[in-house]
Amino acid sequence: MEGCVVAAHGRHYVVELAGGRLLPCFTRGKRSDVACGDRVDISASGADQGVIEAIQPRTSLLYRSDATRQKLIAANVDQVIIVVATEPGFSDELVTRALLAAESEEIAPLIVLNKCDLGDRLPAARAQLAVFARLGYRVVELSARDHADDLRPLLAGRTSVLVGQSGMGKSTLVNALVPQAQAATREISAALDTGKHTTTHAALYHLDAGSHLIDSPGLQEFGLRHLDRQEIEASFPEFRPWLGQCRFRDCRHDREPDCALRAALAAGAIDARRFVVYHRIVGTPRGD
Ligand SMILES: Nc1nc2c(ncn2[C@@H]2O[C@H](COP(=O)(O)OP(=O)(O)OP(=O)(O)O)[C@@H](O)[C@H]2O)c(=O)[nH]1
Ligand SMILES: [Mg+2]
Ligand SMILES: [Zn+2]
Repeated sequence: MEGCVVAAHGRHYVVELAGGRLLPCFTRGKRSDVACGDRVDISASGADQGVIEAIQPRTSLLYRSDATRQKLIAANVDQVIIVVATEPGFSDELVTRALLAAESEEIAPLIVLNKCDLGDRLPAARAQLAVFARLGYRVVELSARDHADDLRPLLAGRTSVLVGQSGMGKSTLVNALVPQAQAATREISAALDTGKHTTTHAALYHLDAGSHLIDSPGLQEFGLRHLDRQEIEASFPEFRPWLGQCRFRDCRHDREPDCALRAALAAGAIDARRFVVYHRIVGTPRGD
């Protein structure tokens, strides 16, 4: 049998079979490299349980990584929706990191500023996102409470994953867009034996036959240990005109003489805050 992983929680999975039946599944041994959105081959293991035998080839895999391991977020997605909100406050560094992770997998990014109904917080959040809009990233402002439908045209025909810090409103958006989401969440939680409240596992919902939306648990950090310096530099669009123009080929853009990036920074062509975040991601101090 084959199916689609519609929920992943530790090494417990829920696989949707052809026809829509949900089957709790597990993996053999210590294997935990299955992600929500994966297409998998399964075999039966008792009446109401399956074993994931193989993962079918992926078109993409969004993941984080720290020194010890990879943390899978979603597979086979073609859009990453980074959700921030007017409140609570959000980390622009986390936004940059999510953009880099999407870019490295060639997944289209979209930034959503949620809770725009909280008007007094709106100017500050907008100002924090202005740098991303200037760089050409699409930023959509909405309120999951009453304007979630604004997102619908941007979801059509794609598989999108919502990522972001806890409390930004990812699940509220899903519930507003997918009428059967709450029922599906209950069914998945029962299959996984978890409670609800804050999202504890990634889950895939169907908007229509060709449009799918994956909710994911809130992130506090977004490790990018799997990306090397060149990949990271190339994923900062504002760096691209200057790459390869430093005096030293292995320039770390820190204290080296004749650094083209630092010249661009001094000239105002590169945003100072983004430059700081770049250095935090590659792990070198920022020279000034
Ligand atoms: N005012 C306002 N509140 C919102 C809006 N969207 C979500 N909220 C509230 O924000 C809180 C957090 O929403 P969730 O949808 O649980 O946030 P989440 O991003 O899924 O959080 P995690 O699952 O922990 O990652 C809830 O109390 C929501 O009611 C909005 O558009 N406007
Ligand atoms: Mg949630
Ligand atoms: Zn340099």
